[in-house]
This record gives sequence, C-alpha cells and structure tokens, in this order.
Amino acid sequence: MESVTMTNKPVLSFFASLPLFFAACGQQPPVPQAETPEQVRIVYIAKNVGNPYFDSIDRGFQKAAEELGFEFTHVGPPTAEATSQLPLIRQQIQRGVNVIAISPNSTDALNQAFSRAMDRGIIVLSVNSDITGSEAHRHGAILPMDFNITGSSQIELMGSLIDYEGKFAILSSTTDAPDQNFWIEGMKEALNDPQYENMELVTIVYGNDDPQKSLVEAEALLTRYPDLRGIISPTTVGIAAAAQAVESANRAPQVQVTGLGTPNQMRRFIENGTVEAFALWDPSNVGYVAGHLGTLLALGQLEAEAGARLETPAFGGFELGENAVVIAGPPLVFTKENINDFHF
Ligand code: RAM
Repeated sequence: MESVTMTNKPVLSFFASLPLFFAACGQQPPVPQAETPEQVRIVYIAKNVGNPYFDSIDRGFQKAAEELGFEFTHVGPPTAEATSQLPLIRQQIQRGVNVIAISPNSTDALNQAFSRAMDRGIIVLSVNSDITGSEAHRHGAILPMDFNITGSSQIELMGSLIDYEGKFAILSSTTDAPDQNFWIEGMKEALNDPQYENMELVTIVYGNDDPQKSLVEAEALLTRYPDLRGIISPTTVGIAAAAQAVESANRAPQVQVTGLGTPNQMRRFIENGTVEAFALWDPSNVGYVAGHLGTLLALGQLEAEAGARLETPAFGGFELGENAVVIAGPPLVFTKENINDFHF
C-alpha cells in the first residue's frame, strides 16, 4: 500500500504541475482530447455580427449539434475588418474549446493566432471561405460551392442580363475578404474570354459588409456612371444595398443588379422587378457539414487530409479534396419563378 502511495504521488504532482510549467513557458497546456461527441466544444466565429447570412450558418451548426450532441457557441466581432476576429480567437483558445470554426476576415492576418490554437490541440476550420496561401494554419476548409467557378458564373449571369454589352461595377465587402477577393479574381479571369469582350469592368468599390456604407457606395456608382449597365455584388450585404440604391434611383432595368444574396433579403426586389436574377447556396449546409467534420476531427476519428470521407444523416457522404477542402453543396440561381421555394 505504502509503495503504491509513494509511486502515485510524484505522478499526480507531475500532472498537477503541468499548468504551472506551461504558464512559466508563456504557453497554455493542450486541450484534453474529447472522448465522446458530447464532450466536443465547437465555437463558430462569424465575419461580423448583424449579418443574417451568418445566422443561417449557425442554424446548420445547431442542426449538426442536435444530431451529434456537441456543445455549440457562436460569436462575432462588430466589424468585418481584417484583424477584428483576433481577440475572439484568443478568448476561445483561453476557453480551451476543441474546435474553432471561423469565417476568416483575412487570408493571413490571423495565421499566428490559428497556429497558437493548433499548438494547443484545437482543430481550426475555415468555414465558408479558405485562407488561400495560408492553408498550413488551419486543418481544413468547408466551402459552400466550388470557388473556381463562382467568379466566372457571376460574369455569365451579368452578361446574360445585359446582353453581354456595357459597363458594370463590382461592389464587394472588405478589401481583405478572402472569399470575395478569390471570386473577384475569377471574374477578372473570365472577362478575358472573347464572349465578354464588350463588357467593361469600370471599378471595384468596397462597402465593408456594412449596410449603410454599401448603400452609399452603390449610390455613388449610379451618380458616377450615368451609362452603367450593371452592378455585381458578391456579398449578401452589398447586393441588397445595390438593389435598394437602384430601386430608389429608379434605374432598373437599365442597371441590372446581380451577385450573391439571400432569398429573404432579395425577395422584395425580385418581386417588384428591380432585380431579375441572383445566385447563392444554402448557407446552413456549410455550418452543418462543418459541425460534423469538426466533431470527427476533434474525436480523432478522421484525419484532415485529401481522400478522407465523412457521412452525414442529412446529405450523405462528403470527401475531403486537395488541401482538406470539403464542398458543402451546389450553387443556386434565384428568379421570380423559384424564389418563393427558398426561405433563408
Ligand atoms: C456575405 C459574407 C459572406 C459571403 C456571402 C455571399 O454575407 O461576406 O462571407 O459568403 O456574403
């Protein structure tokens, strides 16, 4: 008995002293590995608060949480500016969550914080966009569609609305937004195709995913370019603001607004004819797949690598592609004919 007590004591005190050891090194101890789905704690950090798009993503996480039993919380910074999520990432590392799922506001400004989380054993997932060029700083990414065709399909949609002829502008979110910037690159590339030679991209402006600033930027475009034929806004905040500006200025159908929007925010403009067609996907799919993937990774039941497969009750199987990227669903185009089939 005596010897057991003797041998246990140093072992126990070694573990008990670990936090002190890590604190002395300026580090935090690793997050203990979750053994059951109920022990998994997932946080989702949105780009910013007050954007209904991210509420839809939340709903997807919640659905996955109901199926699997993980604990889900969500937070977001007041603005979508490049470093606004840094304090939130630090807080969540401190909390010792198992998974940080984040829609990043920069492709590189968060790298150090992500690496710190990964060093603590936290799974880091980029949700709804990737951090292209910084993939080593996250375990995987969950995208709503194949981003390689998002930009070109936006150009095709605008072309079809203006008979492939005339000036158009892009109203984006922030200058650092990883998803919007990736798509804008795709749009520029697509414009090299001879079928778009009579379409001219006159400018790119930024509304910062702030409804008021987006509206001001859209109004300025209408004033600055009296012969403008279109505005592509690849952000749900921007497209709603552009539609509002065009509606107030009575510039439809001469100015065609398209881009990526939620059916709920765009319904009015489709029904009153201000907007003819726009695209998106169901954002809740992204949260749902991220919830499932995050849980499996946190439990150590899946490796974040190309070829790994996960099964979900709602949508069946998904395979991780190159760079551990999962594509959650197909894109959708909304018009007067189908918009009332969608409620998000
Ligand atoms: C906005 C956000 C989001 C983007 C959608 C299309 O709500 O910027 O990241 O994917 O638009």
